[in-house]
Amino acid sequence: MLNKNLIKKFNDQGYIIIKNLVGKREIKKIYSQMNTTLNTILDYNKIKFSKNLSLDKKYFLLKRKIPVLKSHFYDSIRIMDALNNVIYSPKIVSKIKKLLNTKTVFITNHRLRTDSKIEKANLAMHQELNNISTESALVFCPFVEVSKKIGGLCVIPKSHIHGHIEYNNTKVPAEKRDNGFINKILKGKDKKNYKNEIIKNLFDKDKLVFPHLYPGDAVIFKSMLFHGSTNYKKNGLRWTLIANYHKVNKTPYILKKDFKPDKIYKTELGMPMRIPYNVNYNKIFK
Ligand SMILES: O=C(O)CCC(=O)C(=O)O
Ligand SMILES: [Fe+2]
Repeated sequence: MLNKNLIKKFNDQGYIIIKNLVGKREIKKIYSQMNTTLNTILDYNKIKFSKNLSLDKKYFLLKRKIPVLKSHFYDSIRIMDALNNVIYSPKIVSKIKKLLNTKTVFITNHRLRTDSKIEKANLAMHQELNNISTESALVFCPFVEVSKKIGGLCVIPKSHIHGHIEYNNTKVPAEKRDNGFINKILKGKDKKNYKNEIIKNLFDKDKLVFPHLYPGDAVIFKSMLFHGSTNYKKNGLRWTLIANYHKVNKTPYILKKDFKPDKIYKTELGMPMRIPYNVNYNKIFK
């Protein structure tokens, strides 16, 4: 259960940690569906492999042999029933509704993200932009251990209080920016070339927090909290369940008849619901 203290913490700090948000059995079920799907792909394409190869090794084997089908496998994970059962589970959704103080949530961007030495997908520090609402809660729930040493999520506590901050290159997606950025801050190598004083102050190694999480533990954070990630230092993959839960009363697509959605990047189920990068989120509901 979520008590008042935890809700206050979420609002004050911009994030909370929930141990065992996803149970071992649920994680096992998702891994098992990925495993049988990978077996099906490898068998169909007559790629020889030992049945007791680990899931991660099969993933890399498929990537080596037929890269495009590795990508298609990755895409298919987000429509697997076991993953969706977790994303939509009353256990998680009811917590999010309490945190956001809403009776209904819109759920987007649910997926199982990966990061590895072989495919670096870690992200520079960012706020969660180009989404359907100006206020949402994100779940970051790795299925492996993560920490500062191992590589994982990094947050800047309280950085959400200013709302959307426009500075330097924030009008491009985080995945198009420098994924070594957080290491630069940690090593004091960021040139701090910011006109914005808030940013200058926030992007400091003493302000960064790396939650130490075990499989199934989650960080739930506000969309305007600055966050990013560092590359996974272990062998294999950092599988992470991620989903974005939005407030209905902060979703311009359904509320504002003159809303001009993003035309360049993505849609939700084919509908252009997303807020463009070049719009200031603080002004949409003013
Ligand atoms: O999994 C990660 O590396 C960070 C995820 C994230 O912040 C995002 O997908 O927006
Ligand atoms: Fe993010």
